[in-house]
Amino acid sequence: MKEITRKIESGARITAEEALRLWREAPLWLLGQLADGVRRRKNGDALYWNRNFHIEPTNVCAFACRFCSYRRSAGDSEAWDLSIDQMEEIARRYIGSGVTEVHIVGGVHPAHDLWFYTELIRRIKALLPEAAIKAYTAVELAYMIRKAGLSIEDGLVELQKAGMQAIPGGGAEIFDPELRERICPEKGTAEEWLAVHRAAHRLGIPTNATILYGHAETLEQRVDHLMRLRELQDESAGTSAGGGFNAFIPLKYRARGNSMGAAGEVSVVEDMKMLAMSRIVLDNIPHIKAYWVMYGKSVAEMALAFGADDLDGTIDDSTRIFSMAGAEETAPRLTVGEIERMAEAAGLKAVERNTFYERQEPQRTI
Ligand code: V47
Ligand code: SF4
Repeated sequence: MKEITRKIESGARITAEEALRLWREAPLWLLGQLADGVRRRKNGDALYWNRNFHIEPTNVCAFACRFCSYRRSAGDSEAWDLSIDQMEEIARRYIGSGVTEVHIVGGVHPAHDLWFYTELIRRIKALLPEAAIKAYTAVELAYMIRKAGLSIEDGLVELQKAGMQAIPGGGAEIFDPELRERICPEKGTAEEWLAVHRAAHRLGIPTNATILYGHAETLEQRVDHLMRLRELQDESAGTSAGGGFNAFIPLKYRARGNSMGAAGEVSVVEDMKMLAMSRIVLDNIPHIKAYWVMYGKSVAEMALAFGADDLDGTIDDSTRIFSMAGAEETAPRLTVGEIERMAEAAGLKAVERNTFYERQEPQRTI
């Protein structure tokens, strides 16, 4: 254990076996200390946040992941399927608000195609030219691009031409083939998810990555997931295009309203260990995001002592994927004042960033 600790403190990379041993044997305080050290080496005393909002085009989905509380079949009274005009109306509300990012993610709608999604990006970008468009999970992308009969690369180029500038991290779930097959059989393999991100990185498009944890997975499967992300990031760093993973976001499985809920949810101690181990293992991914909408504000605040340096966005986080699964924040909103107080309590400094982690000039607060 001493040797593993020394390795991490000196900035050396640990192996899968060492990660597993640390996860099983190290006390929480030690994981916190090690992760905080890595975090400070990489990000100093910055606590990053951004001004963003979400558009969720539809919760109608061709797939039926067992952990999902959000999808509905077409025609269901709780289903929504917004037109491009309706989504433009949502975006119009943010003109002049200072948002730097629009995050667009939804269900895999069987009737929408690549050209619907490129048009959506074009119209939103025309309304908010200063905001970066971070759009569509690798799962949505693979589906729409395959349907258009294009290669992944050519499909991404079409989206890039329309104004897509980054790709969010959803759809990764858990890479282990057997468990993936059990909990989200239609979603495509880990290799497919990784291939979309690899192609994006080669085109210079930055992306995020996630893991869905706290359901049926073992520690070995979590470590395997992290290792595969670390490998792809190594590969992407070798390309000259400038793409790669910006941030890793551990997503805690929330149990309400879906068919995997019987086992309940993992403890906050597990959450902190997941965050800390992510920070320690993913030595080549710059940021670890504690997505406050999903954790709730107090757990997100604690996450700042366990390796997280990013809280995601402030304004009207209107995503419903977590509130429908039981997350505390049902009308999520975090003000700049609250972020500054959280940063101060953790001995950090709040830094507004854009999608590319460039520091923003201070502007009016919200
Ligand atoms: O892939 C679905 C997860 C993800 C549940 O890139 C659930 O900046 C917990 O990836 N309990 C989509 N999680 C959301 C996502 C995301 C969110 C915020 C920021 C970014 C980013 C990405 O939500 C899905 C799935 O893993 N999810 N159901 C559930 N019951
Ligand atoms: Fe569809 Fe996404 Fe829900 Fe899976 S998690 S059923 S792909 S909306």
